[in-house]
Amino acid sequence: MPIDPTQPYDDANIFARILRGELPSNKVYEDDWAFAFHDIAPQAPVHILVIPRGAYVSWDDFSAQASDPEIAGLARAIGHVAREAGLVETGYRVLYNVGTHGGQEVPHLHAHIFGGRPLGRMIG
Ligand code: D5M
Repeated sequence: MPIDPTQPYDDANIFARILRGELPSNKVYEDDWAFAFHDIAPQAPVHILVIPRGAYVSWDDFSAQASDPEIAGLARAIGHVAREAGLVETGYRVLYNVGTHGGQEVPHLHAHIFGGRPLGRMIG
């Protein structure tokens, strides 16, 4: 069920619980700003989610309210994870779903990294 991106941040959402270590994840990377783990329902041979540690619902509040170090930290983590996954030579896609029309289902900002096969012009 897609979320309303203007809703207040819900501290009980599944990715907040993964960040707090209350739920398991298949972690690939973490640093002061970001946490990355394999998507539970991969849509490509490589499908990794990268999330900020901060409490942001979507790209909307993150882009408006996050500090420059938080934004840079997430961007650098995405690039690092893609390089470590061996995706640079063949290429990859970074995608943020936002809100209802974007099809966002988990109300904690997440970047999808897709790779490992030709992705065509769109996913979704
Ligand atoms: O994408 C939400 C994504 O989150 C979707 O691809 C499934 C994934 N997901 C949901 N629960 C988990 C857990 N527990 N671990 C890993 N991945 C998960 P959206 O952009 O919100 O549609």
